Amino acid sequence: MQFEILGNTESVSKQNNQLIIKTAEAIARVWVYSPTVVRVNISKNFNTADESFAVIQKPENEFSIEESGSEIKVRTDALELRIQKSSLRFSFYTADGKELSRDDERFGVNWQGSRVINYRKLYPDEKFIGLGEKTGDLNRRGSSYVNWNSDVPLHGITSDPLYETFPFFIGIHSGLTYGLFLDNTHKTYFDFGATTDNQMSWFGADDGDINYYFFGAQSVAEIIKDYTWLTGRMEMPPMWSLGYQQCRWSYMSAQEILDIAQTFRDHNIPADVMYCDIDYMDGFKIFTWNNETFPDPKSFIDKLKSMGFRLVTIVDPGIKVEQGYKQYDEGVAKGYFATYPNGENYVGEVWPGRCHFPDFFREDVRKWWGESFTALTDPGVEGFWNDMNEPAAWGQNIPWMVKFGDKFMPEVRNVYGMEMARATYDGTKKISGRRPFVLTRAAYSGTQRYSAVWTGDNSAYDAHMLLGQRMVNALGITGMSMVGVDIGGFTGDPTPELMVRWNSLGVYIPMFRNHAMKGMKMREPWRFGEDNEQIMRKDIEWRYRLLPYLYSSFYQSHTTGLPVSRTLAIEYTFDDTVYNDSYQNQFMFGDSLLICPVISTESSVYAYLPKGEWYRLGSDEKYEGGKDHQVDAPLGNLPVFVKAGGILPLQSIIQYTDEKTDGILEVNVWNGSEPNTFVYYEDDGSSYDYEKGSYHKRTITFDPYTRQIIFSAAEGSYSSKFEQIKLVLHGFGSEAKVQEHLIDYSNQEIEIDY
Ligand code: MIG
Repeated sequence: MQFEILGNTESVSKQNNQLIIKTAEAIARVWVYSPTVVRVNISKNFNTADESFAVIQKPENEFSIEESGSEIKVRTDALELRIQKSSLRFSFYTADGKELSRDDERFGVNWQGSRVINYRKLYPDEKFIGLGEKTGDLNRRGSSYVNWNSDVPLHGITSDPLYETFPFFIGIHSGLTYGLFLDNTHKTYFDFGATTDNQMSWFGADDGDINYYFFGAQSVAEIIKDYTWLTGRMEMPPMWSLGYQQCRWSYMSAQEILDIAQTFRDHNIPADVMYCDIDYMDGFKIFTWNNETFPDPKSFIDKLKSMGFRLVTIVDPGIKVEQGYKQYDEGVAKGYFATYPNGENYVGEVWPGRCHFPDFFREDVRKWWGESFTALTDPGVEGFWNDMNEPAAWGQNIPWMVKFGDKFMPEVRNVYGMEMARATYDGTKKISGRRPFVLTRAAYSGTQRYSAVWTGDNSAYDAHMLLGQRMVNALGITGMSMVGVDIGGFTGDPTPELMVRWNSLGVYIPMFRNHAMKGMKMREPWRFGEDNEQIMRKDIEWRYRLLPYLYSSFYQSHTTGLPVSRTLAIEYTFDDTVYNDSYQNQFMFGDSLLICPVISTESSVYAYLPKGEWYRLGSDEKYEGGKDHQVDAPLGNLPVFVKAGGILPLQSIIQYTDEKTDGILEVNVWNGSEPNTFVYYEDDGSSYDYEKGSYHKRTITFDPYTRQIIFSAAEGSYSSKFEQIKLVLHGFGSEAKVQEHLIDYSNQEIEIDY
């Protein structure tokens, strides 16, 4: 194996919007994307097409450099990149000269055969967060990870790699923050000081370039904003996808699904979504229905709709090798599949048996795939679950010499799932003109533009529930806000206590889906005895009460990239206690709620409340922040705390998201010593008209100085579905004139003196 280290600068030039530095080993390029985003590419064979699956922005046209004998400086309003010419090394500073991150002088960037690795200085107090769906701790320091999208059924709480690739992390040290996104689709590696005497962290790839975007904004939230500016943000999700979702591998017939749906209604347990897992198909052939068990898909889905349910069906990428099967015949005729090096179609075995795999990297193939969905959309399917798209095949080791066009498997494996989700999203959006719900198991940075993700085949035990929550929170750092885990645990049967706990937590998971593996006991909320059903019903009802708050929080994800479920490290970055083992699973749900997960065998828990004042949701008991508190956590009462000043818009209980509420928007405000605002957002919940101004948005302000609650005048052309506002005050005691106000909803500014 050949080893090489990036050496001395031989030439420096500036061409249009890039700085180009040549050494004997490689060429380095620098672009400025924004004052806080700078890109560095170090390559032996830079491809001038310079394509990225993740990045949707272009660099700025101009920037100036300052060159001396030994150094080149690139300055923006926020950052300074100092480039040492010999040996070529890169160091990033804030505009006022604080060191954020730098290459290790000894190793710098180096090549080990075709592998390329960048070693960087590790700061004594440095923490790392991010990387999306990864096991381990919130703080990734001391751990190492591989990105190689894989089907990992039965994964444990330390397994790696898993299904998704998000090569983006945030470093935190010396009171400073920076972010780094390695946009390289090969198998990539991240080592956060696991093996280098606490001196270095490193990242690299099996092949391709060191190609990273450096983020220098001085807050985690701002870095997430920049990262999602660069790689895109989610569109508004369909409102129904925020309701309760019931899945199983599999409900075996249309009748069984209708019976389950009816049971939700009979038991008054709110729900919006039923799923068809793989058994609805004819012999697992994608875009077909089983004639016997789903004889009339349209009338089946019409019945579901009349009960207020939507249907999501699964699709896998593998197309069965079978003459006469439409997608097989078309795909073969047009040459749409992955191939062996000699051009024959590659065959791998999955559920249908021998299969070919669409080349989703081609636009014509994506279009064809997207159009095939009419088989599902015609009868009325509205959600599309993309599974097995790592891609998976029995045996897992799809040969590396399988080709997608001119690219071999290792170069594109990590983006296969994302491109399938993209084809699914674009196609189904085009067919219906409405917001499709797409859910994918495999993903790469940027997937938030097309799809929700879930964390794959988890297991029915407490540690997996906690791990799942950390994954949801870490995915939020990497741009994915619409995230779910299999509530109850895919593999294994949860105890009733675990089921209830997980369901309580599910209320605060952006995508709230109960799912179970084949062979597991039935898992719907009424299967665990009446007392437990009662708790689960109340929790699910609460989820529906929260919808105005939740939808507004998704609007935040749509406009700023900030996730709905947020690790405390986003807002309390420099509070070391939030990284503590005991508290790292806690998270904010939107701006105001702090959720404290509890395992099934405990009935009290230590909750750490960061600085400030907090109220326990439900009792309004007040807690002082900056320390931990032992709090009661009986099965029916998951500890949730509201931040002082918190503003929480609620609605009445409904049985599904389209059902009419009582017309009252209940705005709850908790007392606090500082002003607070909440951006309240509504639209029709299903179309793209909001992009043309058809939305309803207003800022709600709590102002303890003037002792007022103010609703700004409404913006946008959509009229609110609410007729009245009920203001409910918490923690104001006798100082408030009234605890509750009921007023007519109006689009004008509303001021209430309390
Ligand atoms: O080989 O479709 O992760 O959610 O129920 C298993 C059957 C295939 C894996 C998914 C799981 C789904 C299951 N699938």
